[in-house]
Amino acid sequence: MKNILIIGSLGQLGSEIAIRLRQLYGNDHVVLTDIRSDTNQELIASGPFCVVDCRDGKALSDLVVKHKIDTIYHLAAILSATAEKNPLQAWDVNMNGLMTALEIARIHKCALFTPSSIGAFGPTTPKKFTPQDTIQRPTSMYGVSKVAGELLCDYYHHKYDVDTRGVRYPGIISSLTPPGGGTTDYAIEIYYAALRDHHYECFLQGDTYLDMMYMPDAVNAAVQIMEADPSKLRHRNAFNVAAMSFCPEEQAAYIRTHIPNFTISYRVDPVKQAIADSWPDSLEDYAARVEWGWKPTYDLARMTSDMIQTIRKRMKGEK
Ligand code: NAD
Ligand code: AKB
Repeated sequence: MKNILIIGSLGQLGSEIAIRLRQLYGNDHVVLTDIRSDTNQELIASGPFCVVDCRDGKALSDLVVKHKIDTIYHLAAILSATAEKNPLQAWDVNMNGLMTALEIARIHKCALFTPSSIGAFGPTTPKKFTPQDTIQRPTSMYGVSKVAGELLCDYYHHKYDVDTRGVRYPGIISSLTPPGGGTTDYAIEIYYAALRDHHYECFLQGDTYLDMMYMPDAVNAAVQIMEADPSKLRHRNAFNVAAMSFCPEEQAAYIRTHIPNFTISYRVDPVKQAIADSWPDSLEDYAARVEWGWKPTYDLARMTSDMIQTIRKRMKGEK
């Protein structure tokens, strides 16, 4: 039986990974932490939860010992758009938070999952079907912290034999917990605006292609890679994982198949546009498919149907 600690468990990814892990391993075997406790009350109440800063090694170590933790999911981070507003804070949380998790994993012999991002690539990276191993010279602070994080996780594996694993997530789309200040957040906002106002003003240009993934696939990736046979993992900490690539114009067209009078206009945010322009249009994810059997299940059409159905129900007050 696994005993799992999630750091940053109330965010967009953490809240859904926590639900799945509690279903799989039992509520008492999945300890949640976050720097806040003002959201997701049902999740907090479903098992052990502690307010802890991800840079507080002592408090996290005590939890690892108390709950006999053997696996850590480290999800606390400052995302790209917020990081560009406060780069020093982003560096502090993203790097010192990860370093704290790595040290705890080393000392207490835990496995560690940490996500990287398409943000780990930059303007000199090949833009289409970006290979697994390629140029990584990101121009955002978020990207700089993600590349450094990938390298640190590799270092802890090679030097100390820590079982570090991770994926480079694309923009994640979901409806349970709002996104935390990323460049890809438009692709979630658009569904709410479509249902509420039949109109969305987009902060990226209509022809900006980015890789995206629906939350159920993102959760599958996090669980599957931690269950994978370690002898087959060559890349370990930064597997490209892809599901779909689209631009706002295309997403709007799919939304119109459900809401025919939906319209979209554009007021471009130059900071977010510059970040998006520096990221790949689409990733190639052969290594993840071969090394641990990665396979997405949602494309743009299926995800759009599900998002619209789920948000519509929620707006009507149904579960
Ligand atoms: P999020 O912003 O929604 O959640 C992050 C959580 O971390 C929040 O609940 C926040 O309260 C918590 N946190 C922030 N600072 C903290 C601190 N000092 N101590 C403890 N907790 C703190 O982010 P997310 O979307 O859930 O992302 C999780 C991970 O996945 C991050 O590493 C992110 O870079 C990566 N990722 C996310 C996406 C995406 O589209 N959501 C894509 C690629 C990679
Ligand atoms: C962001 O836009 O910052 C995130 C990501 C792709 O890492 N959604």
